[in-house]
Amino acid sequence: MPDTPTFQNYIGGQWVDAASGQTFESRNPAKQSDLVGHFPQSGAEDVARAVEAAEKAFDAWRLTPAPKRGEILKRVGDIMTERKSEIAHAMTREMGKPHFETKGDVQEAIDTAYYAMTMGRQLFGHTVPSEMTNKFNMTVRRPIGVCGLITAWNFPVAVPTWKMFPAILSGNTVVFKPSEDAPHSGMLLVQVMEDAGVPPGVVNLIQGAGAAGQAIVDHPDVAALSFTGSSETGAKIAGDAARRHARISLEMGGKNPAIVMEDADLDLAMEGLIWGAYGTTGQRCTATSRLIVHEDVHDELVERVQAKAAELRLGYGNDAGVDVGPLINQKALDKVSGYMDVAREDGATIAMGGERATGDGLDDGFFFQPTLLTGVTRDMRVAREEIFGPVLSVIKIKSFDEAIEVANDVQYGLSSALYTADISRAFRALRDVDAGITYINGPTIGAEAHMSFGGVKATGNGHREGGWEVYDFYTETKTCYIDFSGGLQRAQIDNYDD
Ligand code: UN1
Repeated sequence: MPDTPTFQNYIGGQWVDAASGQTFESRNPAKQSDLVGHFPQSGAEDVARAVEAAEKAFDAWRLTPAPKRGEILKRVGDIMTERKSEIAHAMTREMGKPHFETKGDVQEAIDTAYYAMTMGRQLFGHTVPSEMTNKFNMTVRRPIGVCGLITAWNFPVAVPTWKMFPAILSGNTVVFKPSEDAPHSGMLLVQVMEDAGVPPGVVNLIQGAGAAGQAIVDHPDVAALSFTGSSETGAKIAGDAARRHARISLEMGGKNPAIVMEDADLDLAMEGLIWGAYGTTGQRCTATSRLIVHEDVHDELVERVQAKAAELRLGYGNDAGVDVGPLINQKALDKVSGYMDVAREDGATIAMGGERATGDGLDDGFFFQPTLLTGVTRDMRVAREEIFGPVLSVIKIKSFDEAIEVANDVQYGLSSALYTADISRAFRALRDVDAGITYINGPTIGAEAHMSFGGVKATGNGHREGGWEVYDFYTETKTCYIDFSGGLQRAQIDNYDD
């Protein structure tokens, strides 16, 4: 047996062990016997050191011109392009989704890097006419300081970069804690940052579990926090961080609907449903978890989805021909399995799947069969709660109005899709579906790096990642008034007679 590597935190430009000396393991979810490595089990002391390093680096970094910061991000994108397949291979080994998907994940990071580079020359403020004759008004952006980034494992490179790249492009420094289910992927990202010439202390890596995350949330000098994960954890972070007045961006759960109307192209809808529901084993916050289908096409569509889903090949994602990988861990397997009992108790029918997938090289992994639940009604738990697995709940509706009503009848609002040939319905969905993202004639997944990403209701707290909007989160506005009258000019008073 080859020696299993032990990896370290990255603090102030140095690779270091956790203060406690303790480690945790990362294993391949498709083959539990395959140990990826040992990672530092960090705590408050490590976080304090990382925050200190980030604070120390902040002054020089914020004074580095933004176009220069952008040039470093260009190098980050270039290195990732060179290492794309190699990084993707390691990601698949660690978190399970197939190699073609992890390559897409790295590509999303590359896109985010190049977009950030262009933003180095576009951190716009406003110039606005003053109320006074001899006065000049403008706004400029300033970085916030040290940002704490806490991320999930399902997009272990792309989603951290949605936070890290705009944060550092804007002149902030960061303390990044990847998920304990994908520490190696997070480490590979930070290695790229180091190799690209990001100065010591600008990006700091802390590995570990909830205690490390909590220490970041609680640290008084972490000025902004960005979190991707469950709504429960997000609510806790929001409460804790709000008490010390930190800025917080939360990206949480989804229960994303795809509405298929009777006039839809059913082949297109079927393909979108297969990719949206079973891609990434349903473990995306944007995954399609509800199919809201018109009664006239219900039976035909269900039959087609079922036939296609039966062809999906489960397996280790670095093996050729694999369509769908495993769930991430035993807890996820228990959760998804548990929802099968919930579905039965509530009166839904398990039309397909519903069990752990075994045999044929699958026994050592957390595989679950692609699952279709029919006869689901909007009040059932499988229609309302995020399962985060390859489970599609089918709800039959009679009209477009009913479809929109059912689509909106959940606590979440991240992504949504409508399949129709009717342009009026398309625009009504864009206007009326309560979600941060609506796709017309496409699946609920497929966000592009230069577009705003985020959700409404329990999915988010009003911020957006991606695109230009995320730069509002990572900068503070400074309003500047330059009075060149040489005298006292009193706003609201001197330029009005009464
Ligand atoms: C997530 O699931 O956290 O649109 C992000 C998509 C991907 C991003 C998903 N580009 O599904």
